[in-house]
Amino acid sequence: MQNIKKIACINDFSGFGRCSLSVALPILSVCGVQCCSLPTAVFSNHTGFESFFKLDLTDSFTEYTREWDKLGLHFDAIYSGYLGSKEQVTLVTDFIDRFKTSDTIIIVDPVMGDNGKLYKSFAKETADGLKTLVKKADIITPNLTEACFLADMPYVSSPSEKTLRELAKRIDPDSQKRTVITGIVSSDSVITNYISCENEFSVYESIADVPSRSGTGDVFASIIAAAAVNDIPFTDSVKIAADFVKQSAEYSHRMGIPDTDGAVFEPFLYKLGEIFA
Ligand code: PXL
Repeated sequence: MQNIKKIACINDFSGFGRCSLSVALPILSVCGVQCCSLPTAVFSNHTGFESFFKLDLTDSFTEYTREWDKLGLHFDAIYSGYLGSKEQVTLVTDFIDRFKTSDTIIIVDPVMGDNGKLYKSFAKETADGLKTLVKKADIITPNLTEACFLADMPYVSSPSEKTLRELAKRIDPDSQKRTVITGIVSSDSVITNYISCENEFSVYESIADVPSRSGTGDVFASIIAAAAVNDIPFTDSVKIAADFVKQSAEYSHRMGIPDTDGAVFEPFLYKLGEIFA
């Protein structure tokens, strides 16, 4: 039997609202990957709610990872998500420099905002820090808002294919990365994922006539991370992730679940397990 792959997953832990580590843990597990959690903060619920409790873990990061160093851990991938400050971005950069080996895949989900705006209490200087962090990545999974910010281009809600290509080129001028700009919704309910991989551009489209939901970017990026360590081709992994998010979002909508509760993915996890079996 092949060894179980390990991903160091740097993200916050949100108790309610189906995002960050609460999503990465079940998804990586069902995909047969060990999720080694490195929590950046503990939130009672994500910041899309009226109020939230936050316990910042920046001061614990160095001691926490020193123990991993002592254990001599090796990761098949390092996957970062929500980071709460520029200082955390620097800590993650140092972590990558310390733990990356020649066979470690770096996945950066540059979580910072949606619908043209930064998330509540997300500082612009943290977003600026993420511009530097993405340079270290092999795979990045920005949504349209994040892609526009990374590319220093104004936000457009319905970009043309030419604009998407320009975004991808500006983010990764040398085409060294696998990039997917996720969940671009057009007026006729077509959801486009724009893929840039090895100098080739392609789109994966689906129809979903439902509003966007919290945490779907985390679901998407977690599947991409699990697929990457399982050597699934990037374009195939985008299809798997997009179909899974669509199914969960449509089900949640049908069930009348509030958008802030995130996408109800639990009933479909077994199907993801079958794909990765
Ligand atoms: O899904 C991204 C995310 C992660 N973590 C926290 C958030 C959000 C988005 O709102 O608030 C704490």
